[in-house]
Amino acid sequence: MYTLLSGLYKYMFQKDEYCILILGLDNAGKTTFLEQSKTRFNKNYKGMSLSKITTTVGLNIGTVDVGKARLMFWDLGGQEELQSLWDKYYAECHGVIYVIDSTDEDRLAESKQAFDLPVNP
Ligand SMILES: Nc1nc2c(ncn2[C@@H]2O[C@H](COP(=O)(O)OP(=O)(O)O)[C@@H](O)[C@H]2O)c(=O)[nH]1
Ligand SMILES: [Mg+2]
Repeated sequence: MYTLLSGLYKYMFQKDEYCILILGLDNAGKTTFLEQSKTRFNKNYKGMSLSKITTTVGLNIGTVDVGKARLMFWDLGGQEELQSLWDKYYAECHGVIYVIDSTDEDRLAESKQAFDLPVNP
């Protein structure tokens, strides 16, 4: 009976969890994108002022509930020395968002190079 009830509870209330990586060069707008998503989809979330977002050190995790799905966004640092860590996360994630600053033409080539990084160098 317990199994049946807990199964029913899970079916009704538990959300499917998905992990999404947010990648891109430093300063591309990854943390801004995450904050905007949280503000838009989480009803009671009072977004931090966009001007207060500073460089991400390490990992910044944000959760957004959309319908029956819970999306866990992993906003990874984009600095060159951190890019080698990206592939460690691929196996764990369900999707990747790659952020490009389209107005920063000087770094477009660098962004492509980072995007093309071999998965297992
Ligand atoms: N004008 C404009 N500025 C942005 C946009 N997205 C991010 N920024 C600015 O770009 C800078 C870097 O953004 P941030 O989210 O910290 O980049 P991250 O290093 O990729 O996490 C910040 O000063 C942001 O305010 C955008 O869509 N438009
Ligand atoms: Mg950031």
